[in-house]
Amino acid sequence: MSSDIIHLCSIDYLTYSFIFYSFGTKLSTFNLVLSLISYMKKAVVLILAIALVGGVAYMWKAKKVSAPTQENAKVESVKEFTMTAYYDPALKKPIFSLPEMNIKKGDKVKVKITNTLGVHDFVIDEFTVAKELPLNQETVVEFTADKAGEFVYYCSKPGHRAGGQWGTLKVTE
Ligand SMILES: [Cu+2]
Repeated sequence: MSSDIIHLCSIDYLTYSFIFYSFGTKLSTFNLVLSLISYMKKAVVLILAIALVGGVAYMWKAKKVSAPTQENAKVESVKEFTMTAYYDPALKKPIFSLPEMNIKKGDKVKVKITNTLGVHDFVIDEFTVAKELPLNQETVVEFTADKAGEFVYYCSKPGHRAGGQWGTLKVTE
């Protein structure tokens, strides 16, 4: 009889300890899931932070790299020419000393023209350039060649273009 009671008690004890053990395991599993979610949240925040910092750093670097390149391109693309505009008494003709200018499309063109005799101006219809050339001083004409082709620069004073005061501006692609 007493051994039966002991036997029953020992079964009950095992059952209880199993229930408590299961409950405890479930609790710890729940805790594990919770801490896993918490960890994942932290990981996502960390990944987002790294991506943000990386993105900003990349953009900053890209901006820093592209800025001097544009500046260099700008410096390289300026084409400068120097010429005189005058009236030749011996030939009895108005003249531009430079008969031709060769540039590339997109170039910024800077033409320094000094009028040494007569009344002249400098015109390129296609680039809407028209500038008076005061006597005995250097006039700077600037424009950007935004289209390719062959264009005529000339003096628009009466009879000067017909008299030969013109030249060819060659803009290649
Ligand atoms: Cu002229």
